Amino acid sequence: MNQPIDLRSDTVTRPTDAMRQAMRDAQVGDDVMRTDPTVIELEERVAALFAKEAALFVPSGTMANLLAILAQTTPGDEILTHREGHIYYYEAGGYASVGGCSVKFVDDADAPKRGVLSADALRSAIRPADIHFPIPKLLTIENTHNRAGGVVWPMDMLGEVCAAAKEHGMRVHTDGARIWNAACALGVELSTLAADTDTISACLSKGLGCPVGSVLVGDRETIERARHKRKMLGGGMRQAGILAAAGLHALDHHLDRLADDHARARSLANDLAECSIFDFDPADVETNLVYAKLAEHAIDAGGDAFAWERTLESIGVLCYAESPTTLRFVTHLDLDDGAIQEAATRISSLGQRAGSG
Ligand code: TLP
Repeated sequence: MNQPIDLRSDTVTRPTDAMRQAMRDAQVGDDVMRTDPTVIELEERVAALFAKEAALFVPSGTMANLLAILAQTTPGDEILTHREGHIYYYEAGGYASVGGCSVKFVDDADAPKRGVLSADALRSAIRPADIHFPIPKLLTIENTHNRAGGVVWPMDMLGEVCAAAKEHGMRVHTDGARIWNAACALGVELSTLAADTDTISACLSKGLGCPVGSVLVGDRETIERARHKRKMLGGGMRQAGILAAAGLHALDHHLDRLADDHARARSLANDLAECSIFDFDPADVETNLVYAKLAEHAIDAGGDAFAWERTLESIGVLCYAESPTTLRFVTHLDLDDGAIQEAATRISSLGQRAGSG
């Protein structure tokens, strides 16, 4: 049996020896009492990177997004978002069940690429003030956008949609689980990406390779409200410096290497696009996520993407079926050039068999 190559997600990375050492050596206190020096250092550092007043260390991206909603809406409010945004698609409906908010989708049909929203599309999704309608309070955007293929928001569209939200008195939250990848792909500062957004959640446990943790950043008042809600949700951690130390280590050592993940994703995409199983344009790959659509004949011969996920697993390539037609492959810290090439070779051998059969 081949050693599995795990391309399911960048969340699967294990802490490196150096990261474990940093965690072991961390100074800790009690973060609920606000006396954990390592958590404080991480929060101050991340707030400065995004040029925001304050930051809050939380267990997960899902909690960071939920706190952004709880801190900026009241029950009954409406959230505007993309129909495949993580907040809507993958967070167990927390915006509704915990936040009491409804969601209205902003269409991306007029956008140059999926996942990004034009200012005009937002304006037409916002209903006028009227006693019949909920109050549109929060726009959430996702950068990079996961289900749209890890795409990066063009800077001009980001500025325009945020301005349109503000014209209508709305706040803007960026789900920046992979904002580090967006900054790397565009070659811009994190603070530039955060300038027009009120809050931003950034995950440490994806491309940066930490075992746990995300950070929510924003103005002091909003982050203070989020701190209260974090306690309410049971997310107040005690000697959390052990986890924050991993984050500090990652900022020092794993930020600059994201370009390697992007280059490997492009190389994998090029190899997969050559393979008869798939039918997609590798030029669509902008960061570390490869969404590879299956060719129709591959679905006829080998079943839908869920069946192909199992077939690939049987040859030691782990990925996720994101829909009946599409597989997702994610490059990350634990996979070097050799692993990516080996994955492409394994999949291609299957393609030759499927193609010749
Ligand atoms: N996404 C996971 C799965 O939930 C799909 C993945 O493997 O990509 N925002 C975005 C854009 C995300 O992609 C994720 C994780 C989250 C938020 C949630 O982060 P966690 O898993 O820390 O709650």
